[in-house]
Amino acid sequence: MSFLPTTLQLRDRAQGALDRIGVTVPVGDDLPARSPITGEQLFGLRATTAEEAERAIGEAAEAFRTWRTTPAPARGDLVRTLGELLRTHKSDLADLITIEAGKIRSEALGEVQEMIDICEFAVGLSRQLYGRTIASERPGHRLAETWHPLGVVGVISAFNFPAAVWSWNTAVALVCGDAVVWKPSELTPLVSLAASRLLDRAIEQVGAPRELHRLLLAGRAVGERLVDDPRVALVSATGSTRMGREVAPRVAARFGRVLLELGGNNATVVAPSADLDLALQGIVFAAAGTAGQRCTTLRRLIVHRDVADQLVEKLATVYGRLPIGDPFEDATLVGPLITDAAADAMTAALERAQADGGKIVAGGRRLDTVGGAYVEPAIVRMPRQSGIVREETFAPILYVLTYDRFEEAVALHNDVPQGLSSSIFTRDQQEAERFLAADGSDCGIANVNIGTSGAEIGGAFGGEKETGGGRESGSDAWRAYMRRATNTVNYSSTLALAQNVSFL
Ligand code: UN1
Repeated sequence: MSFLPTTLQLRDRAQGALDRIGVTVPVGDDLPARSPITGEQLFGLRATTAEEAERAIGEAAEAFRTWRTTPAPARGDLVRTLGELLRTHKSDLADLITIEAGKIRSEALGEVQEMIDICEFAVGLSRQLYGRTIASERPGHRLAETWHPLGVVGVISAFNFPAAVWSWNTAVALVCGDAVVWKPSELTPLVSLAASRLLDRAIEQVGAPRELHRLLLAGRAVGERLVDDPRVALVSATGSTRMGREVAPRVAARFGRVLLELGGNNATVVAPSADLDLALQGIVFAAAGTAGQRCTTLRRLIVHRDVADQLVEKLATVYGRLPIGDPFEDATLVGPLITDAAADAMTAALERAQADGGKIVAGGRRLDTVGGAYVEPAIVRMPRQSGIVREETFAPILYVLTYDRFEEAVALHNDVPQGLSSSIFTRDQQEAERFLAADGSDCGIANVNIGTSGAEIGGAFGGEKETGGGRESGSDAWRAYMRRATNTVNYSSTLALAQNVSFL
């Protein structure tokens, strides 16, 4: 384990990035900005009050009234400008992501790259918000669909992708003509301030309504206001299944819309024909990358009995050499967990797994360092898919299960409450196609010969079952941010009723 930077050094580095981005930190003592690298506080911040949140939602609703009639390509101009600012400040924002979320440098830069990519996608989209023309059953009639801006979008995001998840929602929502109110994780306030400031700068540059985006830096009570406020047309929430279970019924009670990105319990099947070296690389990045703190992290490995020992041995060797420590160090691959509580949850999960007959074959220990919660990513061989394996523990634990028949692998794969991401390593085309078929993987993301994490922004991102069913980012996910109107236009001079009804 390498030497860690001091909290003072981290504070200076954060301050430099914030200054270059143009953030004035709201100093106070109700919200600590801390770094998991040392586990210590960097700044004390002033939180948004409930009254301010109330006002912010009202301001966003007002800005929406102007924005919805701004031509979509002109809205795209705002997002293009945001994308340019993100390019300019890529390194600064990545610094803040590393400082507050503990991501290694290349992953933090990758997160900002995802933001730039979605901006570019959204700019293109601003000229492609297509509706369809439908064949009318009546002569002299045109039947069509129009997509209109929806309203205020409330974005609730998690610590692990503190900026990218916001951008997937915000870049798309803005070109769709919506206003955004953002309630980020309390664990990453500096990243939120920085991303929000870049958007404010873009708004100033293009002369868009100033209140188009509002940031709520606060805890749960303020988040609840966003959930319950009838002026918020769509609540897009990323986080735990527990959070989604609370949010969804509350929004539904007022007939608002939700877009949910909740827990995952992602698995990879490794077939006997698999290229094991390829599988090895894909598995290690998906399982140990981001210290196991992606919603797409690989948590279950379902390996054919014939190759299981060989693969687990290779994995254990690689795990034994994984450089853990300061995420700013070039050589580091595994940074800290976000909090001590996350490390405790990992230890508790490993104990339960062992009680269920699991055998730890690599890692699993917490490293003795002052401050941050650094853990060795763990591999646990399980005799069966017990209760703990079916839960999402947000830490780097990879449970290994074995199978004999392909059907058994698919059954094990689908027998968990979550349904986000999945993959299979195989050279057997039939098997690959069966994994992707209607009775194959039941996840929103299903891959072949690649891991479960690291999706590109061009596809729709999200999952089924307890993952919540939402889709954001690419493809036609934009439709969730707009309302659809069906238009019938009669251009004849007779009034023909549908279904041949005669009246009058
Ligand atoms: C998340 O962890 O909340 O597919 C999102 C991936 C990333 C996004 C993860 N593009 O791993």
